[in-house]
Amino acid sequence: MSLDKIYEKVVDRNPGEKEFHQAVEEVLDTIRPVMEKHPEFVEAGVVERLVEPERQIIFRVPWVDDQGVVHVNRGFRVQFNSAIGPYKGGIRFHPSVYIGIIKFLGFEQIFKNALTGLAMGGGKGGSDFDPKGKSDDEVMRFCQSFMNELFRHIHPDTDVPAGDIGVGGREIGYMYGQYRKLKNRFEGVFTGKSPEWGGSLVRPEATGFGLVYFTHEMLKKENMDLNGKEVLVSGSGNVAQNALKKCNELGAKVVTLSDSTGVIYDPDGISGNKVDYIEELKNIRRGRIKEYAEEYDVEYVDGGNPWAFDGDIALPSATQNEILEDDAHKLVDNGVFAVGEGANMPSTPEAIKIFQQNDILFAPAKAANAGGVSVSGLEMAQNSQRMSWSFEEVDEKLKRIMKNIYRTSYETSKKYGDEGNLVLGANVAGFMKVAKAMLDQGVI
Ligand code: NDP
Ligand code: 2IT
Repeated sequence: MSLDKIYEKVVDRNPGEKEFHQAVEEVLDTIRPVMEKHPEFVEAGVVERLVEPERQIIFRVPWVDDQGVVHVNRGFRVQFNSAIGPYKGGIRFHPSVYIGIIKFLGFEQIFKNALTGLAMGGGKGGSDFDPKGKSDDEVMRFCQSFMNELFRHIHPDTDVPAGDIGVGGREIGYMYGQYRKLKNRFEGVFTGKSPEWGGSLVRPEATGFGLVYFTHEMLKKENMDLNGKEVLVSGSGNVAQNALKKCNELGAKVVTLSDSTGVIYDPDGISGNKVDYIEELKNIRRGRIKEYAEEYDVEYVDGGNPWAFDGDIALPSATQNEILEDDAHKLVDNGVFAVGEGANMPSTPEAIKIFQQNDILFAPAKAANAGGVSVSGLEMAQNSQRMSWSFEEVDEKLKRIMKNIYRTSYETSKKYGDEGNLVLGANVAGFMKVAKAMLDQGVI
């Protein structure tokens, strides 16, 4: 079947799942030259099989709030592809979650995980539960109820979840605790665990650090570095905070952070004590970014995003489709010359086109944010050895992996005739690895 027909069928069979359609379309558009070179992939129906998850689980998650009122949320786990390893991917708790979001994330995860060079298949899970404004007890009861069903479907050798939006150390702790109680086993079934009970050092920092390592590689190729550059970061959660820290370490100046209510602009740079303030605000008090503007007397734009400000580099690290075509024009006009995607699919296809037409250095999510799942892979390795490695050792491995992902994506773009197009390079390199594995293993 042609790639166009496959795409039509995906749209037809997955109605209304627009984020999933978008993710599939981008990959299919870039693998056209591969399919021409490899008719054996066409004959074996590799792409038809790839776009259909191996398994999708949807379940009821009932829980009781602090007032004794019963709520019912919906839980998801999509086990997308296990050709090169156990399903691996995060869990997202956000009111916008529905099957189309989990499928787009699970689909992207297949190629991202392949790029890491580690043995991990692709999966993703989540719920439309909104942790905002909930007490710790409510979050705990929700996580326990979520795990009351999920525990049947996960195992260190089959499916290993981790965090994503709305799921950090606190939620992973509650879910892991419930898993352990139900299974009566202490095993590496989650990554992003606390280092006291099986977590890897550097996992909390890994996505943001990896994003900056990758961006650094991309700049290095052009004989540039991050020193002295002004950086626009969106979001203020796990990825944004750790991208901020690594940017500061490398001499860059981060001038924006945001959340779903607005954006702050600090022309002096968010560094020193201000970083501790952000961590306390977001990870402990769980407050709004607006409070930063009040504390440090800087500009706050309600409902705004970072893309209207001047800068050199943009690191979108909040959510999907947060850079629209208009935003991309603004970034180009305001002098941004490099974009590194910390979030999953933060730029729309129209925005990516604008970047490419204007020769913006563009690091696509599947490659640039793969540091998180890479250290998850290292956490799995440590768990199976019952060992733990030092911070420096894991950080060094992470750096090496990000360098390799950059090199592989770059070399692949060159091989396929569009040197420097890392969207093409990352998609094709990830696809080739999974497609070959699927071919070797027969039609299953
Ligand atoms: P967090 O929950 O820690 O932080 C998310 C941040 O993005 C918050 O500041 C949040 O604001 C903001 N945000 C979320 N949804 C929206 C929205 N719809 N509109 C505007 N702002 C929004 O999540 P992470 O930092 O872990 O994840 C950020 C992105 O990075 C996601 O796309 C995730 O898939 C991706 N990612 C995460 C990895 C990880 O290891 N954690 C690995 C690879 C990718 P608010 O608090 O107001 O909701
Ligand atoms: O999107 C992602 O890569 C993640 N949320 C991390 C997945 C993982 O298993 O560490």
